[in-house]
Amino acid sequence: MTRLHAYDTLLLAALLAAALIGAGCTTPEGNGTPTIAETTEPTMEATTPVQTPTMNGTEDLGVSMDLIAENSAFDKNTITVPAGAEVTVNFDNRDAGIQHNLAVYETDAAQSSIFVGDTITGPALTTYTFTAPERPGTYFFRCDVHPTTMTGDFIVQ
Ligand SMILES: [Cu+2]
Repeated sequence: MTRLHAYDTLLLAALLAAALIGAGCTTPEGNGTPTIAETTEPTMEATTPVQTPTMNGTEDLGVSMDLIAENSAFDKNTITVPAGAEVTVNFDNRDAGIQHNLAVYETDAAQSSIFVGDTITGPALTTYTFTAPERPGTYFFRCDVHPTTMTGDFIVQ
C-alpha cells in the first residue's frame, strides 16, 4: 500500500512537471488522474515526456533599430539581432532622388532571401519588420539597388 502510494505521488509530480514545462506530452493513460498500474517501473514512462520540450527559443522577442542610408552608404556595416527575434528597422533614406532598401540574405551570394524590404526613393522614411532566422550565424544584408557598395553582416545570436 505504501509503495503504491509513493508511486502515485511520483507519477503525479512528473505529470505536473511535464505540464509546467508545457511539453505536448503523450501520457500513457489517465490524464491528471493516474490509475495505479501493476508496473514497478513507473519513473521511466513518467520522465520521458519531460525530456521532449517543443520550445527552443521561439519567444516573442522584439528588437528595433535605426538604419540610415546616406551618400549611398549605410550608417552601419553590422546588424546584430537575437535568434528568432521580431526585428523592426526604422529605415531612413536621406539621399534625394536615390533609391535604397534593406534586404537580408543567407549569404553574400544573395541567392536565398530572408527579407527583402521595399525600395524607397529619398528622402523618405519607412519601417521594415521581419523575423530573424532561428539559427545563429552570420548572414548578409545589403541594399539591392547598390549590391556591391551597401553591404554588411547580419549577425544572429
Ligand atoms: Cu542603395
